Amino acid sequence: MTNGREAATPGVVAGSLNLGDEALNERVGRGLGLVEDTLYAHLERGDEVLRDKVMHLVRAGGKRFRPMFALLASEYGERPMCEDVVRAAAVVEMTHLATLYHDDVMDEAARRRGVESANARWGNSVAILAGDHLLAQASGIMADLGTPTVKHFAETFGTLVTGQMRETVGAQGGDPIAHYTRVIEEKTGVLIASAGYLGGLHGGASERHIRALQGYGHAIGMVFQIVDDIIDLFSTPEESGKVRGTDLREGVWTLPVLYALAEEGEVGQRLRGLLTGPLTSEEQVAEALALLERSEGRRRAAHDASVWAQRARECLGELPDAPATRALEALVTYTAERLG
Ligand code: GRG
Repeated sequence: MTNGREAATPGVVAGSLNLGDEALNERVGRGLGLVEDTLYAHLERGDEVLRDKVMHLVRAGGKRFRPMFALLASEYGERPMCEDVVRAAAVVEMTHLATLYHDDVMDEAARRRGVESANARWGNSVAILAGDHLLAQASGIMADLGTPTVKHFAETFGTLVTGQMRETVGAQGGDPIAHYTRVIEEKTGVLIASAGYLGGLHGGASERHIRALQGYGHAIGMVFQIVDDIIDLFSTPEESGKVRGTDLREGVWTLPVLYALAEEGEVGQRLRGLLTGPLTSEEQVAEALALLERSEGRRRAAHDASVWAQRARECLGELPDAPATRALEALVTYTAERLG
């Protein structure tokens, strides 16, 4: 679930930006260019022994969704896209990158952002150190952004690590659905929320608007992750560009699976018998996917995603009617409707 799998979010991809307003496209496009410059300036100038490892995932691309959201959030203040906003957006992307390096080590992931993962190419130690270097660079920029930003990031790091730890130790007899939800809040929701918070803060937005942006980020992160987990199980490789059931194969039970496992009746019973550990054969994967299709798991997970989407829209209700708000609204609809 939370292994940070790649997923396309058209409309927010740098280079093909369509935020529904020409002037906004232009401003955010320029801001994203400056974020790229900041990333390269800080990460390319490190010692040669680090450079190619740290630049590996930067160059591999990614949607740059978090920095883009930070830039949009700065639209609510008097200093949209100012230098500090750009630096804060770069810090968020560096932190995201650091978590991807570390996450891939823990998941033993072979690929990331369409390329070989750093751990697969150079081994775990190098990948961990590359992530650490990103955090070191991010800390340096944060120091210039002031104590509130440093303090905010200390909390954000703490939550990211807590989420990863919670996922690692498992539900330990607690409610698995509450556990899943908490883990994705901590692993995915918190950093997107942070992008909204820091973009608003450094753009000069009011306290109320900053809170709304933070709440929106948290909620859209939840929609994004739940929908991603549904797609992993129910979309064909042609639709998603990925092998179906990756999480299942890795022994990771995401929300649709957890709902299906809790079902009474034949489907739940057979699934409980099958999912006692990672699935070892293609036949088992096919059977599990077929059982999941017969279960209520997809519908119930989609319902949860729609509740978070509604929460995101409620946060937008706190913001003025503006091109950025309309772009954020469209993003909720798009993210929730990726399910088709
Ligand atoms: C503080 C370095 C550090 C680690 C904390 C490893 C870890 C502990 C947390 C992992 C958090 C994590 C990787 C969550 C997954 C988040 C997620 C949805 C990633 C995928 O995001 P996309 O699709 O990726 O936006 P791109 O590649 O487009 O940027």
